[in-house]
Amino acid sequence: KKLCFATNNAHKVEEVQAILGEQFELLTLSQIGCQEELPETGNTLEANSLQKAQYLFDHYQVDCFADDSGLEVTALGGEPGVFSARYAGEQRSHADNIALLLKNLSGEKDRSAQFRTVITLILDGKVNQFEGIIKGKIIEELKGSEGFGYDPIFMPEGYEITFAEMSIEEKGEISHRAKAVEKLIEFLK
Ligand code: ITT
Repeated sequence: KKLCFATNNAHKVEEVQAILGEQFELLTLSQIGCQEELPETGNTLEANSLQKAQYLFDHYQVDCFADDSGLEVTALGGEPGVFSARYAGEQRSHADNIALLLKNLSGEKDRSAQFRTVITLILDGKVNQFEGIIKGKIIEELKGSEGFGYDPIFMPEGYEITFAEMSIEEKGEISHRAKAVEKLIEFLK
């Protein structure tokens, strides 16, 4: 059975396809004729994840799943969290988001943070959610050029390199997204 991945983010498609390997074939939004931005107006990862999957199911009648993810920084009370993609403002870049985060954390002793992913699967009209978390810390300057988003400043626990210094395979063995996708795979089996 083919599943459509309800995301406008090409990095997510690449990462999830690498985690899934040959096990499942993904349909992208363009393959089902969806050109529009998916709605995300909720206040939690759970709500936005559901909203994106539900939109696709309602408008295109396909089995699908969505991924809503965010970086939750302890000293910032869990921010940027659900606002990770637009932390520095709607029209700003990832570089601006990172710069603002580092500024807001400057002088802060507690640099602990976690990435969290909530995947929502809609299969035969039934909804299931799967969560993945990875703990780590925010380093003081950017390192590495792989990955996307906040990867250059996030160092997972037990590692001395950032997500942006890992290959897609390495990140795909330990990431928040990988943990949520593993739960999705278990469910689908
Ligand atoms: P879709 O909603 O279309 O899937 P998006 O990029 O808007 O794509 P989110 O709403 O889930 O995705 O926003 C997630 C933001 O959080 C993303 O833009 C990054 O800034 C950050 N993020 C999520 N996963 C990440 C990861 O694995 N590494 C680094 N940053 C990540």
